[in-house]
Amino acid sequence: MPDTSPSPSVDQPQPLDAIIIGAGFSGLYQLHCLRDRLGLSVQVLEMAEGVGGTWYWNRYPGARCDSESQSYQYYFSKDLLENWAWSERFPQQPEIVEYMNFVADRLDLKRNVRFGIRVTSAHYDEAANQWTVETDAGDRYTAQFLITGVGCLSSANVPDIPGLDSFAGNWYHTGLFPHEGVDFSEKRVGLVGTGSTGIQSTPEIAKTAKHLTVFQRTANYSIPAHNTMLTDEFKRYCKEHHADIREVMHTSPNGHPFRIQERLALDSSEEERAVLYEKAWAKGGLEFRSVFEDLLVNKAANDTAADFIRSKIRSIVKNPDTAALLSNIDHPFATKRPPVDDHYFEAYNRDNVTLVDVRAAPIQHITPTGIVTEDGEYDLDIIVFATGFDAMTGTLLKLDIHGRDGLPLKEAWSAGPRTYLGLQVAGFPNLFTITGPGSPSVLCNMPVAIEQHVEWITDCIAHMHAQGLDKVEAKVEAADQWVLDVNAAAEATLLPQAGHSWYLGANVPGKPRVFMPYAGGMASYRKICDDVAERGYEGFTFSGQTVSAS
Ligand code: N01
Repeated sequence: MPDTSPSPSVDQPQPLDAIIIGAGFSGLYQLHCLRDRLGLSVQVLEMAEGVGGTWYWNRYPGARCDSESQSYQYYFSKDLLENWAWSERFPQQPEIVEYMNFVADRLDLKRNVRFGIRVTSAHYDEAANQWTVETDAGDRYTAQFLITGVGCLSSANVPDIPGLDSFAGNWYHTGLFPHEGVDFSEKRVGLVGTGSTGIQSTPEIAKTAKHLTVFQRTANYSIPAHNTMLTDEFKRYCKEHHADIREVMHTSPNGHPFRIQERLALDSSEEERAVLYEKAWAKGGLEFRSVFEDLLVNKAANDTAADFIRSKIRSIVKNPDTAALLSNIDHPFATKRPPVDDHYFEAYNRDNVTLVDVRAAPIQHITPTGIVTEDGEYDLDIIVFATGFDAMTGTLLKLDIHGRDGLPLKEAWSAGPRTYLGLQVAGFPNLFTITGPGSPSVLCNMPVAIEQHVEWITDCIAHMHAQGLDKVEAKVEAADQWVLDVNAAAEATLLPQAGHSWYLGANVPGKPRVFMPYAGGMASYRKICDDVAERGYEGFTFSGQTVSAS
C-alpha cells in the first residue's frame, strides 16, 4: 500500500524508511519504487521549486536533449509510455520539464517531495542504524536509508577569473540560468566555453545578440542534430514498438536506441568510409559514433572519424582562420562527450559572431567592461559561462555526508571517488548513490542508467526486508577491486586521452584526476550488477553479517 502520511515538518519530525535527495529522473522513480512497490515511508528533499533535476536548472538558450526523444523517458510503465508523446526528435528543456511534471502528477509523487529545501549535511548513526539529514530550513529528517539522486552534472563550475565581481554587466552560468530568460538584443555578449552547452547556446544567442564573442580554449567536435518535429507515423511506431526500442537500449553499450555497427573502420576503404560517414552526418545525432565499432578503442580508426569531422568544419565555416581554429582539435573524437548541434559551425558565418582563441592568448582578468585576454580587451555587456560542472562528485561532496564514526565522504574520496559498482561506498551503510561515480552514468543515455540503478536498489532493499536484514554496506575489498575494474575499463579505450575532460575531473582545479564513469558499457555493467545480486549480493555485507564472500 502506498504511504499516504504527510511529510514530516519542523514540528513533527518522524523517522522514515528512506530519504531521497533530488526530484529529477532518479529521485522520482526511486520514490515511486520505494513508496508504491515496497510500501515504505519516503521523503524526497529537492532544492528546486519543481521537479526536473538538471532540466529544472539548465534553461540556457538552445537547451535541448542530445538523446533521441523516444529513448529519453522512463520505460518501466506502460501507462506512462502510452500517454506521453514527444513532439521533437531532440526535445527542448521546457518539454522535458513538462514530461517530468506529467510523470510526477500521474504517479502522484509530489506529495512526498519537499521543494525549495537544500540538504546541508547527512550523518550516519551506527547505534541507531539511522541517517540524520539536516537542511537549510533548520530541520532534521531521520531514515534508515539515504539515497542520492542528485545527478552527475549539477554543480556549476564558474571559473575563478580575477575581476569577475567588478563586471558591470550581468553574468550567468548556463547551469543556473534565470527562469525568466535573458534578453540579449542590442547586447555585446561573451560566451566562455565550447562544450555541449556552449555549442548549443552559440547559434541561439547569436540570433538576437548585437554581437557574440565565443571564447574557445579547446576546439571540439560536434555532430549536427538535424532536429525535426516528429511525425504522427513515428509517434505511432514508438508506441507500437516500446519493447523493441527498450531491447536495443538495454543491449547496447550506451543505452541509446541504435546499435553499434559490427565493422572496423580500417576494414573499409577510404571511399567506403566516406560514404558511411556522409550518411551518418546526414542523419545526425550521437548515432554518428556507431558507424564503426572500434572508434573508441583504436586511434587509427578514430582518426578517420576525426578527420572527416574536421573536413566538415572547414567546409562549413567560410573564414579560413576561424575554420582552422575550430578544427584544430587536440583529442580523439568522442573522448570528450561529443556535442550535438543545431547549426553551430554555421553560426560563425554570421557577421555578429567572433571566435577568440583563449588557448593561445588566455583570459587574464575581467574588468567592469569586459574580458581581457593576453591579446587585449573584449568589450561586453553580458558574460555567459558555459564552463561545465564539478561533475559526478561535486554535488555529492557538497551534501557533507558523514558515514560510520563520522567519516566525511570528502575524506573517503580525497584521492578520488571509491565506490562499489557506483552504488555504495564502504563505510557508509545504507547509503545508495544513483548513477554514482564508478557506474556507466554519463557514458550512457541517462534514463536507462537511472532505471537500472533504481531497480537494483529497490530489489536490494526488498531482499533485505524479505531476509529481515537492516543494514547493507559495500565491503572495502569489493570497492577496491571495483576501482581497479573502472580504471581498467577506461584504459581499454581512448577515453583517458582527452586529458582535460570532465570525465577525469580535469576541469576543476585541485580535483583528483581519476576517470570517474565505468566505461565497460551499460549492457555489461547491467549483467555484472545482476550477477552480484544473484550470488547473494556478493561484495556487500548485510546487518553486520556477511551474506556471501566476495
Ligand atoms: O561543460 P563542459 P558543458 N576559460 O565541461 C571551457 C552534458 N550536457 O556544460 O575544454 C576558458 O563539457 C572548457 O574548456 P576546456 C554533457 O554530458 C548535455 O558544455 O576545459 N574556457 C569547455 O570548452 C556535457 O558533456 C546536454 O579547455 C573554460 C567548456 O568550458 C556536459 O553536460 C547539453 C574555462 C566546458 O565544457 C557538460 O557540458 C549540454 C576557463 N576558465 C550538456 N573553464 C544535453 O544532452 C571551462 N572552460 C542536452
